[in-house]
Amino acid sequence: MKPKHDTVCVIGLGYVGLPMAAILASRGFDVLGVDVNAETVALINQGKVHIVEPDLDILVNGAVARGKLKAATKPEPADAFIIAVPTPFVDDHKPDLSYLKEAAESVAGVLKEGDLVIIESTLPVGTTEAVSAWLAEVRPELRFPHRDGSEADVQVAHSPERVLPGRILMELVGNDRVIGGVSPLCAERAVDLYRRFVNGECLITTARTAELVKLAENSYRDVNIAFANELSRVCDRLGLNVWDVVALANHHPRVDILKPGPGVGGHCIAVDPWFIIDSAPDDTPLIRAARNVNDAKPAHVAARVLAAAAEFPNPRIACLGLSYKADIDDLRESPAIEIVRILATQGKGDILVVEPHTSHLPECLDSVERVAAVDLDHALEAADIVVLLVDHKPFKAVAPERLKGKVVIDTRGLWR
Ligand code: SAJ
Repeated sequence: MKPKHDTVCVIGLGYVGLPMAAILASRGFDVLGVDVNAETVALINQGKVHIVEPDLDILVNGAVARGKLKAATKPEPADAFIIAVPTPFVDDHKPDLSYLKEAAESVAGVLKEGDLVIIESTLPVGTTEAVSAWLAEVRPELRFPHRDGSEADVQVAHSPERVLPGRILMELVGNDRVIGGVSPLCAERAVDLYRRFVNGECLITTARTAELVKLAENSYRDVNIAFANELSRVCDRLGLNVWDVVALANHHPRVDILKPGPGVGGHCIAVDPWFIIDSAPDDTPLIRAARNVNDAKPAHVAARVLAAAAEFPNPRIACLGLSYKADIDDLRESPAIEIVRILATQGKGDILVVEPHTSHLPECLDSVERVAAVDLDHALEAADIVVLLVDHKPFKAVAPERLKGKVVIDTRGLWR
C-alpha cells in the first residue's frame, strides 16, 4: 500500500518554504513549518509573515487560524519532509552546504519507515545522494536509497524550486516540476505528493539530472544577461543607445536579447552558476566569464556616475532603487547596493537613496554620513544627477519634465 503523506514538515520558512507550507496547508495537509529563527516562528504562529510576497499574508493567516499550519524551531514526526534552506557559497565560490546538513540531521532524528524526504534547495550535483548518506549515518537501523535502492525504508528526492519572487504562490502551483529520485521509487513517491497541489506537469528523472537542470536554468539566464550587459558596455564605448540596439536586433525572428542592467542580483542567478563551475572547473569557461561580466557591471555603472559627478563641485546624486529587481523588497546580492556603496566610498557630494519597499537603509550604507534615505519627490527636487537603478513602478511614473536639466543615468532603460 502506498504511504499517504498527509502530514508534512517544511524545513526553512523563507521565500520558498513559507509559501510552500501555506499552500500545502490550504490544500488540507497538516503542516509544521520549521525555522531556526525563533522570532520568525513566533510571528508565523500569530498568523503574520516576515517577507513581502503578494497574498502570502492572507494565506498564512487563514492556515494558522484553521490550525492547519503551525511553526516550531525543531522538526516533529511527519509523513513527508520538504527542505528549503539556503545553499549559498563561501568566499572562494565553493558551495556552503552547512545549513542543508544541519536541516538533514534534524530531520533524521524523527524519521520512520515509509517517510519521504524532498529537497527543494538548489544543489550541486550529487548532493541529494549525499543527504541520503547523512540521514543514514544518524539512523543506521533504517535503509536509505543511496545504498538500498528500492528496498529503502525512507525515500529521498530532489525537486528544485523554480519560482520567481513576486509570483511565488502562482508559480508554486502552476509551474512544471522536475522531480529527481535517488531511486525511481523515490521519484514516484515525490510525484504522488506534488500531484496533490501542483497543476503543472511533474517530470520524472534522477536526482543528479534534476540538480543539474536547476543549475543549468539559472546559468542559462546569467550567460544571456551577461551578453546584454557586455553589449551595453560596447554601446557606452561607441556612444550608441543599447536599448535601441537591443530593440532593433530583437525584431530578428530568431534573436531575443535580454535586458542590460546594473548587474545581476538575488540569491539564485548570481550564485548557482558557481556550483557548476565548482564541479567542472576546466569545462566551464563561458559560465565563468558570464559571472565575471555580470559581477563587473556595478563598478562600470559607478564609474560612469563618478565621471558625471566630477563636473559638479558638490554633486547631489539621487539613486533610485536598492532591491535586486523591480517591485520587491529583497536586497540580497543587489547590484544597486554595491553601486551606492562605491559612490559613497569613492565619490564626493550627497547621495539620496530612494527605495519605496524598505523603510531603512541596509547596514552597509546606514553608517555612511553622506548617504541618506529620502522620498522620491525630495530626491528629484534636490538632485543634479539621477541614477535609475531599479525599475520599480513608482519610478516609471516620473514625468520627463522632472528630469529636465539633470544628468540622467538610466541603467534599466525605464525612461528611454
Ligand atoms: N536581470 C537583468 N536583465 C534581464 C533579466 C534579469 O539584468 O533581462 C537581472 C535582474 O534585475 C536581477 C537578476 O537579473 O538582478 C535576476 O533576476 P531574475 O528575475 O532573472 O531572477 P530571480 O533571481 O529573481 O529568479 C530566478 C528565476 N530563474 C530563472 O528565471 C531561470 C526563478 O525561476 C528561480 O526560481 C530563481 O532564480 C531561483 O530561486 O533559483
